[in-house]
Amino acid sequence: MHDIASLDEKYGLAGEIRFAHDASLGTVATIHNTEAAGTIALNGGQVLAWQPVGEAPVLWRSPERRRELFKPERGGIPVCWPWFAQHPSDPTKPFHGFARIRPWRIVSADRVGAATRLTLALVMAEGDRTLWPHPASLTLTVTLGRRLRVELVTHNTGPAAFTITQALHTYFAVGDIGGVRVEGLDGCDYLDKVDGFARKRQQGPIAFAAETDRIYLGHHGTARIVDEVLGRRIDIGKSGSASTVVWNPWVERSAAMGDMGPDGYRAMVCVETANAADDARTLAPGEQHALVAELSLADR
Ligand code: TA6
Repeated sequence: MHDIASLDEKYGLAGEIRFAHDASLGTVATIHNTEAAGTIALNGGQVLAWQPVGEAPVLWRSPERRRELFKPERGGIPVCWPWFAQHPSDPTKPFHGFARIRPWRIVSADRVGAATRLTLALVMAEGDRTLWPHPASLTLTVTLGRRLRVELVTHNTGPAAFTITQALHTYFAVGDIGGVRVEGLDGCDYLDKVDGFARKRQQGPIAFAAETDRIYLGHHGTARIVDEVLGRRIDIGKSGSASTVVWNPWVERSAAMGDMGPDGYRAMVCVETANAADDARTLAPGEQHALVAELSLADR
């Protein structure tokens, strides 16, 4: 467990960031500045909340809290690394990799204008070399203000190239999924995970009326969530990402997951900033790769 007092002293930015220990989440950093409020769990390097001043929360979190440390918290922005979804050759390895179920340590805290910037680094466990036999480091830099910028940097510190898939698996809060459409993916090919990974082409905006689980490939642009109920539009800009994953579990999948809360699926949609499937990234020895998501409320 971290020494909260020393974290506050060393990284608290005179009270802008406050650290606390949560029984199920571990050490949590709470940020309040003039532009927004946010919460980041050090376990998993997981942004849990982002709320610009005067706005409703932008990220969705399940009302069900995880009951054990190092089990992924449902919601916010889980870090999927060094593989997205199932491990390519060993299904017994943790789904979405292990970064989201490991402790992270604080590297630095500072300000960028009125925004608060916190950088964390993954603390690899001894056993991780069996999960991932490649020397690497992983850092997450969160810049939280009117916009939310999340940057995941992979550094190949070993002598050989390695290939990763990855995602910032962002859960967005919406008024009701029936009044939501996602724009910006028109004309993109996608793998439809609810139809045997069939390759299809998106026509027009995405609307939701059933379980939706799609990996859009070769997408480098901005996606936009249009929320008719909350009357807002959320832009998901990015760099270093060629895939966008769009997911809503709908009724049966939600019930099977058991941690979405009653009808939780109606209040969320995932639009994930990723490199998945065909968009896997190979890093040469010494190479660094930055996966960046830039979230903002349009015209707000
Ligand atoms: O990104 C969508 C997805 O791959 C879904 O298929 C579903 O598994 C979701 O991630 C959540 O995965 P988790 O392991 O967090 O329950």
